[in-house]
Amino acid sequence: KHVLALSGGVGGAKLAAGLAAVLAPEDLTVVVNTADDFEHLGLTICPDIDSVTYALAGLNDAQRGWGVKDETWQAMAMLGALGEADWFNLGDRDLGMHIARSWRLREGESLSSVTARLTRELGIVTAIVPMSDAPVRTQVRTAEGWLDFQRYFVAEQCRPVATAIRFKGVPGAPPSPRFAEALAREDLAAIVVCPSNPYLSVDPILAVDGVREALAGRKVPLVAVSPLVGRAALKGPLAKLLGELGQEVGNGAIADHYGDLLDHLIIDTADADDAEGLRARGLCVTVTGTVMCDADDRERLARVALSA
Ligand code: FO1
Ligand code: CA
Repeated sequence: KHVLALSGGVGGAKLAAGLAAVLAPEDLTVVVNTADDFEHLGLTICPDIDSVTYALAGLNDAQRGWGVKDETWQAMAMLGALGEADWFNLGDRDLGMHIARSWRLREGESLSSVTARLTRELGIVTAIVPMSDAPVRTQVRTAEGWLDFQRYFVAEQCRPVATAIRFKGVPGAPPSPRFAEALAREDLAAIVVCPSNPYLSVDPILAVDGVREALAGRKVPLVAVSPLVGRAALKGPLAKLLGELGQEVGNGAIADHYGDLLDHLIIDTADADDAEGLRARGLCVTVTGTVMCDADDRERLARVALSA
């Protein structure tokens, strides 16, 4: 009985850490969005792989929500003094990760293989797998034209109104070998969609060649944990985006978005009112606390998702 988890960054990484804590390593594959990735200062940055990796290694900075804990910023200060781009913050410890990844990629190693090695070196026994080894890049359309995701998210702080989202590189990006393998497993028991942004973090995974079809073809329950709490996003631009894309901010929009793929939605107690309407459309619904503040919360929510 194998579990395939689909994850973006922060929120997704927390549940991924919970699943990794309650499942044997051979029973879990965590597939991570790589459409937030970008090239910066000659380095390949993979924010969501990093968030999941740091969360599973216990190295994540819980306050900031991204990057490594006990971080220092000496390299960043020097880069600033040298007149280099300073809109994207790279901590000293975090930089080690980007350097280790980037030179291996430049040597011709695949992102899958580099990720497997770096996570193993950090003591992680769970498989953390990029969605694809081919580059996929999210872009957001604003009044200024198409913005690369990190420009939109970090440099512009999601301020511009978004009118569309696209993923450069798909179709044409095949699932990574271990993603394809997990999708085809005989013993696949469940697919868990972590509480990540459906438009920005989960959609790119579903947009990888053949993934939507493969998921729809599996007679395996797909359980999603809603990223909304009290009709708002815990973190990030989801609520703002929903409004800009003409959707109501609520679990109805999340269910609409996943459509036929979705069997079971886990929603927060603050949104208990949504349950009835969701059940009326034939979905299974679990209402529970979905805010994950510590390891206990993460493991409890992981168990709820697995029992769903
Ligand atoms: N997010 C920010 O809001 N500001 C930053 O300066 C920043 C730097 C950064 C460096 C490495 C990394 O792996 C992630 C980083 N993030 C930063 C988060 C990143 O932009 C993610 O894409 C978002 O958290 C969305 O998932
Ligand atoms: Ca992300």
